[in-house]
Amino acid sequence: MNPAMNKEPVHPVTEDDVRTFRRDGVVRLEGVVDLEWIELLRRGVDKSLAQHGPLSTVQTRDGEAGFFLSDICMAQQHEEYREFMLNGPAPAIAARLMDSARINFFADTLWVKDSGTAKRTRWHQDQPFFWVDGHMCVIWFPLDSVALDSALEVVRGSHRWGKQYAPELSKDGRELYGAAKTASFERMPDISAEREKFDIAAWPVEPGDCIAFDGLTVHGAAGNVSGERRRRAVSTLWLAEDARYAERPSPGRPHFEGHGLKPGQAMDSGYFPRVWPRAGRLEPQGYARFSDPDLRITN
Ligand SMILES: O=C(O)CCC(=O)C(=O)O
Repeated sequence: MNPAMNKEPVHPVTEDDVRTFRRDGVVRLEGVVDLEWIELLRRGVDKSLAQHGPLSTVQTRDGEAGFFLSDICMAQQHEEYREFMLNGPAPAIAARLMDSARINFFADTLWVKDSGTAKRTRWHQDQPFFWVDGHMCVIWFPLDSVALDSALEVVRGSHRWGKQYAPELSKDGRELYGAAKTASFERMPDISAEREKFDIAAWPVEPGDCIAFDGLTVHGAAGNVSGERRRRAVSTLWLAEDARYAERPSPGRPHFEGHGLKPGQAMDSGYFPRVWPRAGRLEPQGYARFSDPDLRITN
């Protein structure tokens, strides 16, 4: 890694950005990441595409146009992602937006849609997929120019609706926890059918920008129909200091076993590495997350 690559955002996250994030549950930050980081992540994505990871899903089914691949926890496999999660600028952004003295790494996810892919990423909240209570945020980094018609779409203010929606899988709409077990969750409204009822934010973005949103913010993403090239994005998921290990009706996505946490305990251990504050460079070998062969992650 080039030691000159930014470990904090290229320019500071402003008070106004923080206010927007709190109020809307989403904020777009322009030009906060060195393009060298983006190049590094692209090299990681090349590896993920050359050999699909053990937790990846081809979201497009037979007969569906294009190609849509998602993956989870690529940092477990590839140093390019690992380096970005531990030593990149995202933890500083998460700490500032969530006003958290400590940030722990939860997971990373990949979203690749080839040109000609009609399939959307379903409307969802991220947090109900995970065994996490308390605050968390997601920071989505585009690795290509993304036009409005293939953008991430976010419902402003939905993190404050006080609702948790049943997680459904983008591939086929299946309920993650199974129909019988999702009684404690509400059903996601059909936002695409009633777009005018919702305050939907979307932006064209460039590599180096990011979109940060609350773990409970409702979002989805268009396909990549008019784009002439592949649309690659990496999401990074960060825990605030009040995050606690939780229990859901059945395994989450991703699901972690072997970390020894009990429901209610702080998620501040080598399995969910503390990445902020950060005095110097963080080495993956220092964390059980990347070195314990007994940690089991499923999808
Ligand atoms: O990029 C996409 O298609 C969706 C991203 C997303 O839903 C997420 O990061 O949670």
